[in-house]
Amino acid sequence: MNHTKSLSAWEQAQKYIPGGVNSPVRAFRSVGGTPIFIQRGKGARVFDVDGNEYIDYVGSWGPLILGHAHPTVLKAIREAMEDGTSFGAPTTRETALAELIVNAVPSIDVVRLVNSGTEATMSAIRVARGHTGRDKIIKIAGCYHGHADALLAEAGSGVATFGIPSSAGVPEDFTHHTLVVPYNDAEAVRKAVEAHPEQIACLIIEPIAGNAGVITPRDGYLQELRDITAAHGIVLIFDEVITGFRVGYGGAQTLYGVTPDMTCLGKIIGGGLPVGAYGGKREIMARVAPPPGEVYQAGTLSGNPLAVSAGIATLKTLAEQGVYEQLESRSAMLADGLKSAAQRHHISTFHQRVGSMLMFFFTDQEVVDYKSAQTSDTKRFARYFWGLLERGVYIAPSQFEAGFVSLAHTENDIAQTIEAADAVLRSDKL
Ligand code: KE4
Repeated sequence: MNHTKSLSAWEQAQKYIPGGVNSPVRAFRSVGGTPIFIQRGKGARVFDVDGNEYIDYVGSWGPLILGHAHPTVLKAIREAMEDGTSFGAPTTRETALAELIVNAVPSIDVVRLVNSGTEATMSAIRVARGHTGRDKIIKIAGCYHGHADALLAEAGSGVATFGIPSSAGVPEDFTHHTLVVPYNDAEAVRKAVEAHPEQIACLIIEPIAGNAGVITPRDGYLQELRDITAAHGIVLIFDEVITGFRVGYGGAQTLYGVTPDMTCLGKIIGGGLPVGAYGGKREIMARVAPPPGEVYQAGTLSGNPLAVSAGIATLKTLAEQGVYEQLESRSAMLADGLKSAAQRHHISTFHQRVGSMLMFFFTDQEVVDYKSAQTSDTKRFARYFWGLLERGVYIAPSQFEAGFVSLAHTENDIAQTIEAADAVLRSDKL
């Protein structure tokens, strides 16, 4: 494939933007080479500035569950923008999105809209601290909750593939209250809670880890976290920025039947425009400003009419009959095809999938947490990534991310992807 225009675009971008990108993982550092610049997307495909076409499994890292440039979403944005783009005042559109979220997510009685997943998790933690009067938080190694200082302690996405144990620029005492325990290890949570009695405000977790590749919770693990946190007055926060409306209309908490105290959302609820959200039980969310709420959180463009219109159109489409059944069948077809291709070519891989989020690791071990995820041969993953890209398939440029199937992926797209993967896995260069 010819990438000359991407290369010159990248050289130009680096003159004005750190690393030439506005988010580190886009720089392809963990797979080597230089990033491709995308010109446009349509349905399940994206087209780069050199005119190369790819079947897309990044999906803007999750938001594009309907596929690119979905007509219903574009129509909603066009209609909204005819009325103006932002007012900094309440509008009925944001109430409509909030109502859809409240009716879909069991843990959410009331919800505050923000502009990103980072804002959502940062705010939820502040509310949990305000609600409990406690300072410490527990996070799970390999889970990523955005780039708020206190959470950049062994984050799993981006930071992991750069081998940076935590970010520079974060003062030691900013993560002083952050306890980090392994995923799928309830005993470690018990020990942390016992070591810090009455000091822990919340435990935040991705119910399905989507920033360490994809790692699924062991049977009963989430319920154990629910029991431990309830017994100690600890706010249980599910970070469903990826899984919310992805693994089902009610998210992972509905799929696994475990209801947290608070939930963070993002990505899909904005339909590709900037929206995050955090919500929970009424008595907890009553803490949020304006008075009498005393926990401050704000945002100029929070609940922005364009962004919420894209979110409303997306959620209403997802609520239609048969949507998740189609996502399930297309994703299962892909996962089965990839697994049998690896087996056919005697390559050790460990596959994980929940609904339309999936990833496999180049390892002969069972991946149950961040440590075992790191046994994956990331150099082999990089060769796999480039082999697929050259064959017109665009997956996440990092082993420690998730892949996403959209409603726009056809059976033919899936078959084409499996064929490309088979060719890459068969090649002796892998
Ligand atoms: P944003 O601030 O990027 O909207 O959301 C942060 C966030 C919070 N929680 C979870 C579970 C997330 O996955 C994310 C962001 N995900 C990454 C990729 N896995 C976004 C891609 C990027 O950083 O460029």
